[in-house]
Amino acid sequence: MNLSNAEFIASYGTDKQLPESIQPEICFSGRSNVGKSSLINKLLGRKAIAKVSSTPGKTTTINFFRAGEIMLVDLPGYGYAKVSAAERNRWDSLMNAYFSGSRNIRLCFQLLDIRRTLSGDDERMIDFLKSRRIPFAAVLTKCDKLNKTELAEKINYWQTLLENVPVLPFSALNGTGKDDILDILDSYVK
Ligand SMILES: Nc1nc2c(ncn2[C@@H]2O[C@H](COP(=O)(O)OP(=O)(O)O)[C@@H](O)[C@H]2O)c(=O)[nH]1
Ligand SMILES: [Mg+2]
Repeated sequence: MNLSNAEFIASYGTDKQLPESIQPEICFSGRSNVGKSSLINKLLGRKAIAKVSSTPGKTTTINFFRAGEIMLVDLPGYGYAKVSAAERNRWDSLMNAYFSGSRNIRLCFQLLDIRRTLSGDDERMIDFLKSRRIPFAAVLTKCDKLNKTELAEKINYWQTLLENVPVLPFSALNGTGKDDILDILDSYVK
């Protein structure tokens, strides 16, 4: 899979604007600040095609990036405490619109901060993906922050919790796990 020469297509903030799905889509979900944009940049081999922010809760839009035959879709983050009810409703309708359309969604990468434990929001997101029968794989982000022992413990924690879902440790800092993620992506696009 060649993901070079990617281009930013557009950013959508309301459900009425979503473009038609004209090629296979791979989407990325997870709490705000978990590392979605950093992962997309790493996969696309770009420094900042997706905007990385150290302030959580900044991106309540769906962003589309085209890389050859596939579309990468950066979904709005959840779990940010300081959002208004109106903002929450907008998040709900955006996500429902994205997942309920007749889109060619091949796989969702569900991002989880490897250092944390499953949050209520993560659980709801995973249940949502299951209920829509969207195939998904878990990417355990920021694995550079743990030492070897902690890493083994946390991988075991997430794998036990997620049972037969693929669990992929990843670091946007040093590239650990990138090739495994690309292999899975490849197998779902074919
Ligand atoms: N150490 C480390 N920091 C990361 C990693 N991925 C993301 N970050 C940092 O986490 C913050 C949020 O990242 P971002 O990609 O914007 O998260 P998003 O809100 O899910 O899109 C930024 O400060 C990133 O530099 C990683 O793998 N390792
Ligand atoms: Mg982001």
